[in-house]
Amino acid sequence: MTSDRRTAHRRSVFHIALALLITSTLTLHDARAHEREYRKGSLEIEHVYATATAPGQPNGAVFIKRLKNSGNASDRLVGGKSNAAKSVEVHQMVMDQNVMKMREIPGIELPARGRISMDRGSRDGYHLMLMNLTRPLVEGERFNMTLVFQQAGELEVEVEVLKPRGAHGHRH
Ligand SMILES: [Cu+2]
Repeated sequence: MTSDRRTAHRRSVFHIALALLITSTLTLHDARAHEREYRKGSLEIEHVYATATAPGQPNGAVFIKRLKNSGNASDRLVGGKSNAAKSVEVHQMVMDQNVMKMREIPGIELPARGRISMDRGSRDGYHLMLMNLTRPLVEGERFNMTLVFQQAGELEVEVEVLKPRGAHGHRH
């Protein structure tokens, strides 16, 4: 190989590497583009999503990937509002004799300088429940919702509807 050819070879390898880097970065951005982040006071709310419902299914569940409270005082998620449902309840999943059930709870504590997850399948099983949906939740669609916090007040968010993951006992 002459030194000219070697340089050309190196340059093309570099181009391929760069192209791969750009492609993977774009894919990463694309996947995360829907994961919107919100701030209200000392709260940070990351990616609010719901799971698609089957026709006739009365209620839908809303999850939040991460809630962070960077303030010195605790706060509490106490409810929500949305045109997508008649009412919104704060729920927790609990195991009752090997059956997963949900119960309404008064709120979810956001400890001072702490973070919690209301992710689908998370340990505590927290979620918001859209009671009496006004229409089915369709995968890929979005709807607006207001989250209500005891201290920080109301925060309007966009909810992304995702594919349901394995039907597990949703009982009310
Ligand atoms: Cu529920």
